[in-house]
Amino acid sequence: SVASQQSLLPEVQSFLDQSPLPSFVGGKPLPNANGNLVATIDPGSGDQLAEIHDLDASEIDQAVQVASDAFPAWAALSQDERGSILLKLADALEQHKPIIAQIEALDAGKIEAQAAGDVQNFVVTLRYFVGLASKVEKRTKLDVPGHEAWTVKQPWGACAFIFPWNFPFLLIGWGISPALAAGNTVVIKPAEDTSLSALYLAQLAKEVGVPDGVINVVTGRGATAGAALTNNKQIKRMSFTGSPEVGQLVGEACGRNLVPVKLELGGKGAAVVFDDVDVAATAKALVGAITFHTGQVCCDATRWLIHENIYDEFVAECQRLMEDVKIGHPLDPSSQMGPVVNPKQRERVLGYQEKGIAGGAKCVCGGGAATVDGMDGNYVKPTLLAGTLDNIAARDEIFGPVAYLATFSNEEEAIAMANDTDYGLANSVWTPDEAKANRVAEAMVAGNSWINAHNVFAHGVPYGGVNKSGMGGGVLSIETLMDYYRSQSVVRPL
Ligand code: TXE
Repeated sequence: SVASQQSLLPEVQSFLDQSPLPSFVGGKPLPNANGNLVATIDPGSGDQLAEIHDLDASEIDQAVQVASDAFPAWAALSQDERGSILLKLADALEQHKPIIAQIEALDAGKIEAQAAGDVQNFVVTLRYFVGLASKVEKRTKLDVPGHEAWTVKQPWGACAFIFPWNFPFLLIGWGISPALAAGNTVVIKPAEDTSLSALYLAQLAKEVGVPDGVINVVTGRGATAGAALTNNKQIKRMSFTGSPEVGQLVGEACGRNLVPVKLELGGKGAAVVFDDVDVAATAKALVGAITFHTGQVCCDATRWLIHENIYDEFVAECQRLMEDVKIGHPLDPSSQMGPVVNPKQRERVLGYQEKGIAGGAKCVCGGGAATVDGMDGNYVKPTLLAGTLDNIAARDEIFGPVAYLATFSNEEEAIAMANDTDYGLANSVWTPDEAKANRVAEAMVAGNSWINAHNVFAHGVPYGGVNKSGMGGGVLSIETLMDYYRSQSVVRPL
Protein backbone atom coordinates (compact mmCIF):
# COMPACT_ATOMS: atom_id res chain seq x y z
CA SER A 1 0.00 0.00 0.00
CA VAL A 2 1.03 3.62 -0.45
CA ALA A 3 0.91 4.17 3.26
CA SER A 4 3.66 1.58 3.63
CA GLN A 5 5.66 2.90 0.65
CA GLN A 6 5.76 6.34 2.23
CA SER A 7 7.63 6.55 5.50
CA LEU A 8 4.90 6.66 8.11
CA LEU A 9 5.82 7.88 11.56
CA PRO A 10 5.61 4.99 14.06
CA GLU A 11 3.07 6.99 16.12
CA VAL A 12 0.85 7.34 13.06
CA GLN A 13 1.10 3.62 12.33
CA SER A 14 0.21 2.67 15.90
CA PHE A 15 -2.72 5.10 15.85
CA LEU A 16 -4.05 3.54 12.63
CA ASP A 17 -3.48 0.08 14.11
CA GLN A 18 -6.23 0.84 16.67
CA SER A 19 -8.74 0.45 13.81
CA PRO A 20 -11.70 0.24 14.03
CA LEU A 21 -11.27 3.54 15.84
CA PRO A 22 -14.05 4.18 18.34
CA SER A 23 -15.52 7.57 19.15
CA PHE A 24 -14.08 9.24 22.25
CA VAL A 25 -16.54 10.43 24.87
CA GLY A 26 -16.04 11.28 28.53
CA GLY A 27 -12.31 10.57 28.27
CA LYS A 28 -12.72 7.02 26.94
CA PRO A 29 -13.64 5.05 23.85
CA LEU A 30 -17.41 4.87 23.30
CA PRO A 31 -18.75 1.38 22.60
CA ASN A 32 -21.03 1.26 19.58
CA ALA A 33 -23.98 -1.12 19.89
CA ASN A 34 -24.94 -1.24 16.19
CA GLY A 35 -21.50 -2.42 15.00
CA ASN A 36 -21.70 -0.30 11.83
CA LEU A 37 -18.39 0.89 10.47
CA VAL A 38 -17.29 3.44 7.86
CA ALA A 39 -14.02 2.93 5.99
CA THR A 40 -11.74 5.94 5.82
CA ILE A 41 -9.61 6.01 2.68
CA ASP A 42 -6.34 7.70 1.66
CA PRO A 43 -7.63 9.79 -1.28
CA GLY A 44 -4.12 9.93 -2.72
CA SER A 45 -3.76 6.17 -3.13
CA GLY A 46 -7.24 4.72 -2.73
CA ASP A 47 -5.97 2.53 0.14
CA GLN A 48 -8.06 2.00 3.25
CA LEU A 49 -6.44 3.64 6.28
CA ALA A 50 -8.79 2.57 9.04
CA GLU A 51 -12.43 2.15 9.97
CA ILE A 52 -14.48 4.35 12.26
CA HIS A 53 -17.84 3.82 13.95
CA ASP A 54 -21.09 5.00 12.41
CA LEU A 55 -23.05 5.98 15.50
CA ASP A 56 -26.81 6.01 16.04
CA ALA A 57 -28.90 8.48 17.99
CA SER A 58 -28.58 6.53 21.24
CA GLU A 59 -24.77 6.91 21.27
CA ILE A 60 -24.95 10.52 20.12
CA ASP A 61 -27.45 11.33 22.88
CA GLN A 62 -25.18 9.62 25.37
CA ALA A 63 -22.27 11.84 24.24
CA VAL A 64 -24.35 15.01 24.64
CA GLN A 65 -25.37 13.82 28.11
CA VAL A 66 -21.71 13.33 29.05
CA ALA A 67 -20.82 16.82 27.74
CA SER A 68 -23.76 18.32 29.65
CA ASP A 69 -22.71 16.55 32.86
CA ALA A 70 -19.13 17.80 32.49
CA PHE A 71 -20.26 21.39 31.94
CA PRO A 72 -20.86 22.71 35.49
CA ALA A 73 -17.38 21.79 36.76
CA TRP A 74 -15.67 23.14 33.63
CA ALA A 75 -17.65 26.38 33.76
CA ALA A 76 -16.89 26.76 37.47
CA LEU A 77 -13.12 26.80 36.94
CA SER A 78 -11.52 30.21 37.08
CA GLN A 79 -10.52 31.67 33.73
CA ASP A 80 -6.91 31.07 34.75
CA GLU A 81 -7.38 27.41 35.60
CA ARG A 82 -9.34 26.72 32.42
CA GLY A 83 -6.87 28.72 30.35
CA SER A 84 -3.85 26.87 31.68
CA ILE A 85 -5.41 23.49 30.82
CA LEU A 86 -6.18 24.69 27.29
CA LEU A 87 -2.69 26.13 26.88
CA LYS A 88 -1.30 22.73 27.84
CA LEU A 89 -3.39 21.25 25.07
CA ALA A 90 -2.06 23.87 22.64
CA ASP A 91 1.52 22.97 23.61
CA ALA A 92 0.81 19.26 23.15
CA LEU A 93 -0.73 19.84 19.73
CA GLU A 94 2.36 21.79 18.73
CA GLN A 95 4.66 19.02 19.97
CA HIS A 96 2.65 16.39 18.10
CA LYS A 97 2.37 18.48 14.94
CA PRO A 98 4.29 16.07 12.65
CA ILE A 99 2.06 13.17 13.73
CA ILE A 100 -1.22 15.05 13.34
CA ALA A 101 -0.05 16.53 10.03
CA GLN A 102 0.72 13.09 8.65
CA ILE A 103 -2.61 11.68 9.81
CA GLU A 104 -4.38 14.63 8.19
CA ALA A 105 -2.35 14.41 4.97
CA LEU A 106 -3.26 10.74 4.58
CA ASP A 107 -6.90 11.07 5.61
CA ALA A 108 -7.85 14.32 3.86
CA GLY A 109 -5.46 14.25 0.89
CA LYS A 110 -3.77 17.39 2.09
CA ILE A 111 -0.16 18.22 1.14
CA GLU A 112 1.77 17.34 4.32
CA ALA A 113 3.38 20.78 4.77
CA GLN A 114 -0.04 22.41 4.42
CA ALA A 115 -1.49 19.98 6.97
CA ALA A 116 1.29 21.00 9.37
CA GLY A 117 0.26 24.61 8.79
CA ASP A 118 -3.32 23.70 9.70
CA VAL A 119 -2.17 22.14 12.98
CA GLN A 120 -0.13 25.24 13.82
CA ASN A 121 -3.14 27.39 13.01
CA PHE A 122 -5.22 25.37 15.53
CA VAL A 123 -2.49 25.94 18.14
CA VAL A 124 -2.39 29.69 17.55
CA THR A 125 -6.19 29.90 17.50
CA LEU A 126 -6.51 28.12 20.82
CA ARG A 127 -3.91 30.38 22.43
CA TYR A 128 -5.58 33.44 20.92
CA PHE A 129 -9.01 32.64 22.36
CA VAL A 130 -7.62 31.68 25.76
CA GLY A 131 -5.99 35.10 25.87
CA LEU A 132 -9.03 36.91 24.56
CA ALA A 133 -11.41 35.21 27.03
CA SER A 134 -9.13 36.20 29.90
CA LYS A 135 -9.72 39.85 29.00
CA VAL A 136 -13.51 39.69 28.71
CA GLU A 137 -15.27 41.53 31.53
CA LYS A 138 -17.75 38.97 32.83
CA ARG A 139 -19.90 41.56 34.64
CA THR A 140 -21.04 44.92 33.31
CA LYS A 141 -22.70 47.38 35.68
CA LEU A 142 -25.87 49.04 34.35
CA ASP A 143 -27.08 52.48 35.29
CA VAL A 144 -30.69 51.98 36.46
CA PRO A 145 -32.04 54.75 38.80
CA GLY A 146 -33.03 53.33 42.21
CA HIS A 147 -31.59 49.90 41.41
CA GLU A 148 -28.41 47.95 41.39
CA ALA A 149 -28.17 46.19 38.05
CA TRP A 150 -25.66 44.32 35.95
CA THR A 151 -25.27 41.78 33.19
CA VAL A 152 -23.22 38.66 33.57
CA LYS A 153 -21.79 36.60 30.71
CA GLN A 154 -22.38 32.88 31.21
CA PRO A 155 -21.28 29.97 29.04
CA TRP A 156 -24.17 28.02 27.52
CA GLY A 157 -23.44 24.37 28.24
CA ALA A 158 -22.82 21.53 25.78
CA CYS A 159 -22.19 22.92 22.28
CA ALA A 160 -22.31 20.77 19.14
CA PHE A 161 -20.09 21.11 16.07
CA ILE A 162 -20.46 19.41 12.70
CA PHE A 163 -17.41 19.77 10.47
CA PRO A 164 -16.64 19.13 6.79
CA TRP A 165 -13.72 17.29 5.21
CA ASN A 166 -11.77 20.10 3.55
CA PHE A 167 -10.00 21.53 6.62
CA PRO A 168 -10.82 18.85 9.19
CA PHE A 169 -8.35 19.84 11.89
CA LEU A 170 -8.06 23.59 11.34
CA LEU A 171 -11.85 24.06 11.42
CA ILE A 172 -12.11 22.17 14.70
CA GLY A 173 -9.64 24.68 16.11
CA TRP A 174 -11.58 27.65 14.76
CA GLY A 175 -14.84 26.23 16.09
CA ILE A 176 -14.15 24.84 19.53
CA SER A 177 -11.42 27.23 20.77
CA PRO A 178 -13.78 30.14 21.58
CA ALA A 179 -16.40 27.74 22.95
CA LEU A 180 -13.97 26.03 25.32
CA ALA A 181 -12.25 29.24 26.40
CA ALA A 182 -15.64 30.70 27.35
CA GLY A 183 -16.38 27.67 29.54
CA ASN A 184 -18.57 25.48 27.33
CA THR A 185 -18.10 21.77 26.71
CA VAL A 186 -18.14 20.40 23.16
CA VAL A 187 -19.35 17.48 21.08
CA ILE A 188 -17.54 17.30 17.73
CA LYS A 189 -18.87 15.38 14.72
CA PRO A 190 -16.16 15.36 12.05
CA ALA A 191 -16.93 14.41 8.44
CA GLU A 192 -17.04 10.66 7.87
CA ASP A 193 -14.21 10.90 5.31
CA THR A 194 -11.86 12.72 7.67
CA SER A 195 -12.45 11.80 11.31
CA LEU A 196 -8.97 10.62 12.25
CA SER A 197 -7.37 13.90 13.34
CA ALA A 198 -10.38 14.65 15.55
CA LEU A 199 -10.07 11.27 17.25
CA TYR A 200 -6.36 11.87 17.78
CA LEU A 201 -7.19 15.25 19.33
CA ALA A 202 -9.61 13.65 21.79
CA GLN A 203 -6.98 11.11 22.89
CA LEU A 204 -4.35 13.82 23.29
CA ALA A 205 -6.73 16.03 25.27
CA LYS A 206 -7.21 13.15 27.70
CA GLU A 207 -3.42 12.68 28.02
CA VAL A 208 -2.73 16.32 28.88
CA GLY A 209 -5.45 16.48 31.50
CA VAL A 210 -8.41 18.15 29.84
CA PRO A 211 -11.22 17.00 32.18
CA ASP A 212 -13.25 14.05 30.89
CA GLY A 213 -16.34 15.08 28.98
CA VAL A 214 -15.09 18.55 28.00
CA ILE A 215 -13.97 17.52 24.48
CA ASN A 216 -15.99 14.66 22.97
CA VAL A 217 -15.73 13.29 19.45
CA VAL A 218 -18.52 11.26 17.83
CA THR A 219 -18.18 9.79 14.35
CA GLY A 220 -20.42 8.55 11.59
CA ARG A 221 -22.28 9.44 8.46
CA GLY A 222 -24.19 12.67 8.08
CA ALA A 223 -27.58 11.03 7.67
CA THR A 224 -27.10 8.97 10.84
CA ALA A 225 -24.71 10.49 13.37
CA GLY A 226 -24.92 14.05 11.99
CA ALA A 227 -28.72 14.10 11.87
CA ALA A 228 -28.91 12.59 15.37
CA LEU A 229 -26.74 15.38 16.73
CA THR A 230 -28.83 18.10 15.07
CA ASN A 231 -32.01 16.50 16.47
CA ASN A 232 -30.69 16.34 20.02
CA LYS A 233 -32.71 18.70 22.23
CA GLN A 234 -30.11 19.01 24.97
CA ILE A 235 -27.42 20.82 23.02
CA LYS A 236 -27.26 24.55 23.77
CA ARG A 237 -25.67 25.78 20.55
CA MET A 238 -25.02 24.27 17.14
CA SER A 239 -22.29 25.17 14.69
CA PHE A 240 -22.29 23.65 11.21
CA THR A 241 -19.72 24.00 8.44
CA GLY A 242 -20.47 22.31 5.13
CA SER A 243 -22.77 22.44 2.13
CA PRO A 244 -25.75 24.83 1.91
CA GLU A 245 -28.08 21.85 1.34
CA VAL A 246 -27.15 20.21 4.63
CA GLY A 247 -26.93 23.63 6.29
CA GLN A 248 -30.63 24.08 5.60
CA LEU A 249 -31.44 20.73 7.21
CA VAL A 250 -29.36 21.61 10.26
CA GLY A 251 -31.02 25.03 10.46
CA GLU A 252 -34.49 23.44 10.26
CA ALA A 253 -33.72 21.00 13.07
CA CYS A 254 -32.29 23.78 15.23
CA GLY A 255 -35.36 25.89 14.48
CA ARG A 256 -37.64 23.10 15.67
CA ASN A 257 -35.64 22.70 18.89
CA LEU A 258 -34.95 26.45 19.31
CA VAL A 259 -31.21 25.87 19.42
CA PRO A 260 -29.11 28.88 18.32
CA VAL A 261 -27.22 27.93 15.17
CA LYS A 262 -24.20 29.21 13.27
CA LEU A 263 -23.88 28.16 9.61
CA GLU A 264 -20.65 28.38 7.61
CA LEU A 265 -21.55 27.27 4.10
CA GLY A 266 -20.04 27.44 0.67
CA GLY A 267 -18.97 30.22 -1.64
CA LYS A 268 -18.52 31.27 -5.24
CA GLY A 269 -16.08 34.11 -4.76
CA ALA A 270 -15.07 36.57 -7.44
CA ALA A 271 -11.63 37.97 -8.19
CA VAL A 272 -11.98 41.27 -10.05
CA VAL A 273 -8.78 41.92 -12.02
CA PHE A 274 -8.34 45.40 -13.52
CA ASP A 275 -6.13 46.19 -16.51
CA ASP A 276 -3.55 48.10 -14.47
CA VAL A 277 -2.30 45.01 -12.54
CA ASP A 278 1.03 43.23 -12.79
CA VAL A 279 -0.37 40.36 -14.87
CA ALA A 280 2.30 37.79 -13.97
CA ALA A 281 2.05 38.41 -10.22
CA THR A 282 -1.76 38.41 -10.19
CA ALA A 283 -1.99 35.24 -12.27
CA LYS A 284 0.49 33.56 -9.93
CA ALA A 285 -1.52 34.52 -6.85
CA LEU A 286 -4.84 33.36 -8.29
CA VAL A 287 -3.51 30.08 -9.70
CA GLY A 288 -1.84 29.52 -6.32
CA ALA A 289 -5.17 30.09 -4.55
CA ILE A 290 -7.30 27.85 -6.79
CA THR A 291 -4.81 24.97 -6.68
CA PHE A 292 -4.24 25.26 -2.90
CA HIS A 293 -5.79 22.13 -1.35
CA THR A 294 -7.03 21.24 -4.83
CA GLY A 295 -9.59 24.05 -4.80
CA GLN A 296 -11.52 22.55 -1.89
CA VAL A 297 -11.64 25.88 -0.12
CA CYS A 298 -14.98 27.59 0.52
CA CYS A 299 -13.57 31.15 0.31
CA ASP A 300 -11.71 30.55 -2.96
CA ALA A 301 -12.02 32.88 -5.92
CA THR A 302 -13.74 30.64 -8.46
CA ARG A 303 -15.07 33.35 -10.77
CA TRP A 304 -12.22 35.35 -12.25
CA LEU A 305 -13.52 38.58 -13.75
CA ILE A 306 -10.79 39.94 -15.99
CA HIS A 307 -10.67 43.34 -17.67
CA GLU A 308 -11.02 42.76 -21.42
CA ASN A 309 -7.80 44.69 -22.21
CA ILE A 310 -5.57 42.11 -20.47
CA TYR A 311 -7.68 38.98 -20.89
CA ASP A 312 -5.53 37.18 -23.49
CA GLU A 313 -2.26 37.92 -21.74
CA PHE A 314 -3.73 36.90 -18.36
CA VAL A 315 -5.13 33.61 -19.66
CA ALA A 316 -1.85 32.68 -21.35
CA GLU A 317 0.03 33.29 -18.10
CA CYS A 318 -2.45 31.24 -16.03
CA GLN A 319 -2.27 28.40 -18.52
CA ARG A 320 1.51 28.29 -18.30
CA LEU A 321 1.36 28.26 -14.48
CA MET A 322 -1.37 25.61 -14.29
CA GLU A 323 0.47 23.27 -16.62
CA ASP A 324 3.47 23.49 -14.28
CA VAL A 325 1.61 22.43 -11.13
CA LYS A 326 3.06 19.13 -9.90
CA ILE A 327 0.20 16.80 -8.98
CA GLY A 328 1.05 13.99 -6.61
CA HIS A 329 0.49 12.08 -3.39
CA PRO A 330 0.23 14.37 -0.34
CA LEU A 331 3.16 12.66 1.42
CA ASP A 332 5.47 13.13 -1.57
CA PRO A 333 7.40 16.31 -0.69
CA SER A 334 7.62 17.33 -4.37
CA SER A 335 3.80 17.40 -4.77
CA GLN A 336 2.20 20.81 -5.09
CA MET A 337 -1.39 19.66 -5.47
CA GLY A 338 -2.97 16.49 -4.09
CA PRO A 339 -6.22 14.66 -4.87
CA VAL A 340 -9.80 15.68 -4.09
CA VAL A 341 -11.28 14.02 -1.04
CA ASN A 342 -13.20 11.09 -2.52
CA PRO A 343 -14.40 9.58 -5.82
CA LYS A 344 -17.79 11.29 -5.39
CA GLN A 345 -16.12 14.68 -5.20
CA ARG A 346 -14.05 13.90 -8.29
CA GLU A 347 -17.27 13.01 -10.13
CA ARG A 348 -18.72 16.32 -8.98
CA VAL A 349 -15.74 18.31 -10.24
CA LEU A 350 -15.63 16.51 -13.60
CA GLY A 351 -19.42 16.62 -13.90
CA TYR A 352 -19.47 20.40 -13.53
CA GLN A 353 -16.82 20.71 -16.22
CA GLU A 354 -18.97 18.66 -18.60
CA LYS A 355 -22.18 20.51 -17.71
CA GLY A 356 -20.41 23.86 -18.03
CA ILE A 357 -19.12 22.99 -21.49
CA ALA A 358 -22.51 21.60 -22.54
CA GLY A 359 -23.97 24.94 -21.42
CA GLY A 360 -21.67 26.91 -23.73
CA ALA A 361 -18.49 27.43 -21.70
CA LYS A 362 -15.10 26.88 -23.31
CA CYS A 363 -12.38 24.83 -21.64
CA VAL A 364 -9.34 27.08 -21.86
CA CYS A 365 -6.89 24.95 -19.92
CA GLY A 366 -6.76 21.55 -18.20
CA GLY A 367 -10.02 19.67 -17.89
CA GLY A 368 -10.69 16.10 -16.76
CA ALA A 369 -8.96 13.71 -14.42
CA ALA A 370 -5.22 13.51 -13.80
CA THR A 371 -3.18 10.39 -13.18
CA VAL A 372 -0.31 9.88 -10.79
CA ASP A 373 1.96 6.88 -11.36
CA GLY A 374 1.14 3.88 -9.24
CA MET A 375 -1.71 5.62 -7.38
CA ASP A 376 -5.41 4.95 -7.56
CA GLY A 377 -6.20 8.40 -6.17
CA ASN A 378 -8.85 11.02 -6.98
CA TYR A 379 -6.67 13.37 -9.01
CA VAL A 380 -7.98 16.11 -11.30
CA LYS A 381 -6.27 18.73 -13.46
CA PRO A 382 -6.30 22.43 -12.66
CA THR A 383 -8.86 23.81 -15.07
CA LEU A 384 -9.98 27.10 -16.58
CA LEU A 385 -13.44 27.45 -18.11
CA ALA A 386 -14.56 30.64 -19.82
CA GLY A 387 -17.94 32.02 -20.80
CA THR A 388 -20.91 33.96 -19.52
CA LEU A 389 -21.98 34.02 -15.87
CA ASP A 390 -25.36 32.35 -16.48
CA ASN A 391 -23.52 29.04 -16.89
CA ILE A 392 -24.04 26.38 -14.20
CA ALA A 393 -20.26 26.14 -13.70
CA ALA A 394 -20.24 29.87 -12.93
CA ARG A 395 -23.14 29.66 -10.49
CA ASP A 396 -22.70 26.50 -8.39
CA GLU A 397 -19.88 25.83 -5.99
CA ILE A 398 -17.74 23.14 -7.65
CA PHE A 399 -15.15 22.64 -4.90
CA GLY A 400 -12.22 21.68 -7.06
CA PRO A 401 -9.33 23.41 -8.88
CA VAL A 402 -11.66 24.94 -11.46
CA ALA A 403 -11.88 28.68 -12.13
CA TYR A 404 -14.49 30.25 -14.38
CA LEU A 405 -13.33 33.25 -16.45
CA ALA A 406 -15.40 36.14 -17.74
CA THR A 407 -14.52 39.62 -19.00
CA PHE A 408 -15.69 43.12 -18.06
CA SER A 409 -15.04 46.56 -19.46
CA ASN A 410 -15.62 48.96 -16.53
CA GLU A 411 -15.82 49.16 -12.75
CA GLU A 412 -19.59 49.30 -12.51
CA GLU A 413 -19.97 46.21 -14.65
CA ALA A 414 -17.32 44.38 -12.61
CA ILE A 415 -19.18 45.07 -9.34
CA ALA A 416 -22.49 43.93 -10.83
CA MET A 417 -20.89 40.73 -12.09
CA ALA A 418 -19.18 40.03 -8.76
CA ASN A 419 -22.53 40.43 -6.99
CA ASP A 420 -24.40 38.24 -9.48
CA THR A 421 -24.32 35.18 -7.21
CA ASP A 422 -26.43 33.50 -4.53
CA TYR A 423 -23.37 33.25 -2.29
CA GLY A 424 -21.60 35.95 -0.25
CA LEU A 425 -18.48 34.63 1.40
CA ALA A 426 -15.27 36.23 0.08
CA ASN A 427 -14.12 38.20 -2.96
CA SER A 428 -10.97 40.01 -4.02
CA VAL A 429 -10.11 43.01 -6.17
CA TRP A 430 -6.79 43.44 -7.93
CA THR A 431 -5.46 46.87 -8.90
CA PRO A 432 -2.72 49.25 -7.72
CA ASP A 433 -5.31 52.09 -7.74
CA GLU A 434 -6.09 52.39 -4.02
CA ALA A 435 -9.26 54.42 -4.30
CA LYS A 436 -10.73 52.09 -6.92
CA ALA A 437 -9.71 49.04 -4.90
CA ASN A 438 -11.39 50.37 -1.76
CA ARG A 439 -14.59 51.24 -3.63
CA VAL A 440 -14.89 47.82 -5.22
CA ALA A 441 -13.90 45.99 -2.02
CA GLU A 442 -16.75 47.66 -0.13
CA ALA A 443 -19.29 47.32 -2.96
CA MET A 444 -18.97 43.55 -3.29
CA VAL A 445 -21.63 41.97 -1.05
CA ALA A 446 -19.95 39.34 1.12
CA GLY A 447 -18.48 38.69 4.54
CA ASN A 448 -14.93 39.33 3.36
CA SER A 449 -13.12 41.38 0.72
CA TRP A 450 -9.42 41.21 0.00
CA ILE A 451 -7.36 43.73 -1.95
CA ASN A 452 -4.47 42.42 -4.08
CA ALA A 453 -4.60 39.13 -2.19
CA HIS A 454 -6.94 36.19 -1.68
CA ASN A 455 -7.40 33.89 1.34
CA VAL A 456 -5.64 36.05 3.93
CA PHE A 457 -6.63 35.10 7.46
CA ALA A 458 -5.62 36.70 10.72
CA HIS A 459 -6.76 36.30 14.29
CA GLY A 460 -8.92 39.26 15.13
CA VAL A 461 -10.29 39.67 11.59
CA PRO A 462 -13.89 38.35 11.51
CA TYR A 463 -14.58 35.73 8.85
CA GLY A 464 -17.91 34.34 7.61
CA GLY A 465 -20.49 34.71 4.89
CA VAL A 466 -23.91 36.13 4.13
CA ASN A 467 -26.80 34.92 1.94
CA LYS A 468 -26.29 31.30 0.79
CA SER A 469 -22.83 31.33 2.40
CA GLY A 470 -24.24 31.22 5.90
CA MET A 471 -25.09 33.19 8.97
CA GLY A 472 -23.59 34.08 12.31
CA GLY A 473 -20.04 34.63 11.04
CA GLY A 474 -17.38 36.51 12.97
CA VAL A 475 -15.14 33.44 13.04
CA LEU A 476 -11.61 34.01 14.44
CA SER A 477 -12.62 37.23 16.17
CA ILE A 478 -14.10 38.59 19.40
CA GLU A 479 -17.53 38.32 17.73
CA THR A 480 -17.45 34.55 17.76
CA LEU A 481 -16.15 34.43 21.33
CA MET A 482 -19.17 36.51 22.38
CA ASP A 483 -21.47 33.96 20.72
CA TYR A 484 -20.29 31.43 23.29
CA TYR A 485 -21.55 33.49 26.21
CA ARG A 486 -25.19 34.07 26.93
CA SER A 487 -25.92 37.41 28.53
CA GLN A 488 -27.98 37.42 31.70
CA SER A 489 -29.15 40.50 33.57
CA VAL A 490 -29.60 40.88 37.31
CA VAL A 491 -31.62 43.75 38.87
CA ARG A 492 -32.13 44.62 42.55
CA PRO A 493 -34.19 47.62 43.81
CA LEU A 494 -32.16 49.64 46.29
O1 TXE B 1 -20.80 18.11 2.50
P1 TXE B 1 -21.88 17.91 3.64
P2 TXE B 1 -20.44 17.05 1.34
C1 TXE B 1 -19.70 21.82 -0.26
C2 TXE B 1 -18.85 21.59 -1.48
C3 TXE B 1 -18.93 20.11 -1.64
C4 TXE B 1 -20.33 19.84 -1.24
C5 TXE B 1 -20.63 18.44 -0.84
O2 TXE B 1 -19.42 22.25 -2.57
O3 TXE B 1 -18.68 19.70 -2.95
O4 TXE B 1 -20.56 20.72 -0.18
O5 TXE B 1 -19.83 18.03 0.25
C6 TXE B 1 -22.51 16.20 7.84
N1 TXE B 1 -27.47 16.16 9.19
N2 TXE B 1 -18.90 21.91 0.93
O6 TXE B 1 -21.64 16.43 0.80
O7 TXE B 1 -22.72 16.75 3.30
C7 TXE B 1 -21.44 15.37 7.22
O8 TXE B 1 -21.35 14.11 7.88
C8 TXE B 1 -26.39 16.53 9.88
C9 TXE B 1 -18.46 23.22 1.27
O9 TXE B 1 -19.41 16.16 1.84
O10 TXE B 1 -22.48 19.22 3.90
C10 TXE B 1 -20.22 16.25 7.44
O11 TXE B 1 -19.76 16.09 8.79
N3 TXE B 1 -25.14 16.49 9.40
C11 TXE B 1 -17.98 23.26 2.68
C12 TXE B 1 -20.78 17.66 7.26
O12 TXE B 1 -22.18 17.52 7.45
C13 TXE B 1 -24.97 16.04 8.14
C14 TXE B 1 -17.13 22.11 3.08
C15 TXE B 1 -20.53 18.29 5.89
O13 TXE B 1 -20.98 17.44 4.88
C16 TXE B 1 -26.07 15.63 7.35
C17 TXE B 1 -17.72 20.86 2.69
C18 TXE B 1 -27.37 15.70 7.93
N4 TXE B 1 -28.46 15.34 7.25
C19 TXE B 1 -18.53 20.80 1.61
N5 TXE B 1 -25.60 15.27 6.14
C20 TXE B 1 -17.34 24.57 3.06
N6 TXE B 1 -18.05 25.65 2.94
O14 TXE B 1 -16.22 24.63 3.50
C21 TXE B 1 -24.27 15.44 6.16
N7 TXE B 1 -23.87 15.90 7.38
